[in-house]
Amino acid sequence: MANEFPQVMTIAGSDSDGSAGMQADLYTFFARKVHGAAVMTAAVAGNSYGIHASIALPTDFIDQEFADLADDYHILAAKTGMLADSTLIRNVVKNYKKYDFGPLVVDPVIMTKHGAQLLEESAFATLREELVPLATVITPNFFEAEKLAEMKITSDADMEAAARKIKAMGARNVVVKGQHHDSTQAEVRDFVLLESGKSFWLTETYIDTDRVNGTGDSLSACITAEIAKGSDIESAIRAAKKFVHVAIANEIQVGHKFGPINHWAYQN
Ligand code: PXL
Repeated sequence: MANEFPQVMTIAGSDSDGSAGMQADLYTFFARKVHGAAVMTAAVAGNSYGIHASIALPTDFIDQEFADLADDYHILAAKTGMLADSTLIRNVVKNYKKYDFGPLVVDPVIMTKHGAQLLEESAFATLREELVPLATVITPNFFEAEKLAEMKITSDADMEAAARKIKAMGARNVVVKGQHHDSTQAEVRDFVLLESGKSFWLTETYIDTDRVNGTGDSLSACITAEIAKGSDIESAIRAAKKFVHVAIANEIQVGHKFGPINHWAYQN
């Protein structure tokens, strides 16, 4: 009887204003009707204007968080967020391999919407070599895809090439999120490359708003929740894109700049 309700886990940093990171993941898990556990890796102090301090948690504490969840909970899928540096990436990889937490969605968090760097440059190679190969799904944004694939992206063809490079590193399914860069663009287009080799573009109307902090966290968290509830990968990705689009389109006035999205907006 016990342990039947779908349970997922985020492995992420805490964001003090509740707009991104672990908090956005937990909001999304709640909205998608799964129980969310949270292995905290780091914490940032910030608000909608910026991130003003950041710490990484000790690895022995993180080991204990994993061990406690493995001892009791039946985690069906997990996701990663802010991992800060190579030491934390290696620690998470070690723990993920030690236990069975189901499929892994990797959100390769490098930079926030305010431009704060959340992953040290020296850790990019560790991310590529040690975490990316564990990804059932990886969800880089445009900028993260450039860093992972070590190439500039200036066209649709480049976005597809970057996705193929990231897949060649071992990620089974790749979602490269399109740019949100100017108020004249009509659409936001993400490129999806599935394990089978099938690929397609996911398109939504561009919404001209600054209230977009936590969109990447919420997209990857929604994919994780849908996988845990039994969706196939393509359906999980499509559902997540819709969920985040509706959350952006129905903005809430919280903070003055890059505020949170509206996790209540999507009704299913
Ligand atoms: O949205 C990326 C992100 C991830 N994790 C933490 C963050 C942010 C953005 O602000 O603060 C902890």
